[in-house]
Amino acid sequence: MSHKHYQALLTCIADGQKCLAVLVDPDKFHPEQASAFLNSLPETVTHIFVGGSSVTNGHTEATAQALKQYSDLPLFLFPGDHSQITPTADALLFLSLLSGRNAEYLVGQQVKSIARLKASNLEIISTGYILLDGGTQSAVARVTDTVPLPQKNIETIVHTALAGAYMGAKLIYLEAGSGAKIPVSPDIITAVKAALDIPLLVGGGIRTEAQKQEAYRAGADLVVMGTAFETN
Ligand code: 1GP
Repeated sequence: MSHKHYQALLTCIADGQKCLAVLVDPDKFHPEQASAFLNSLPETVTHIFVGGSSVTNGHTEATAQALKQYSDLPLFLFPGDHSQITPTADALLFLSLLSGRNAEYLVGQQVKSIARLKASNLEIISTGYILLDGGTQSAVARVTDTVPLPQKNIETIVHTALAGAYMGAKLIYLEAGSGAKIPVSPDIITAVKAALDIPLLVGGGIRTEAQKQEAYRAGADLVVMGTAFETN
């Protein structure tokens, strides 16, 4: 398996650059609008993520195909469920929901995904996924039936991230949930980044340039923004 997209991310970070992923939810996306949508994005976007927590659709493949038709940006799947794994993408964030204690999202969905993965050429990037309390019930918490970690428990969050890294995660993703009222706090980002030697992704509730820059300053290597690009 190629590791070129992960290596490119490492190189980018080593060069002192920051990455920005726009998250596209296939449930809310019309493939015929792919070209206009991509043209509306700022030049600072480095990655496209495709996925969502509600799995009510078969639109993931059509969404990925439409985006790939008009964009050369690396397209990473960010699936809420194994059924969202589709071959038309460059890489897959192979998520394990480390903040929860639901075995289905720690390892069950991963086992169910293997048949699809064996039939694809996706670059698989092991990702420790940590859901934090964003001030409102998130779709991730609802769908996975897990409780997010309170943002005040910084030590627990750092230990959870390190447990992921020690188990072999290549990325850690701090998630406040799509549409979060309270994004991941800069203190948490700084503490987790200081403990890790792998890239740190941060998303959920980041809507403005100022919030994005604050996350970068705190130590995020890649910021994920979804809602902001849906509404603007
Ligand atoms: C959700 O972190 C992403 O998984 C993006 O969240 O939609 O709030 O930008 P937003």
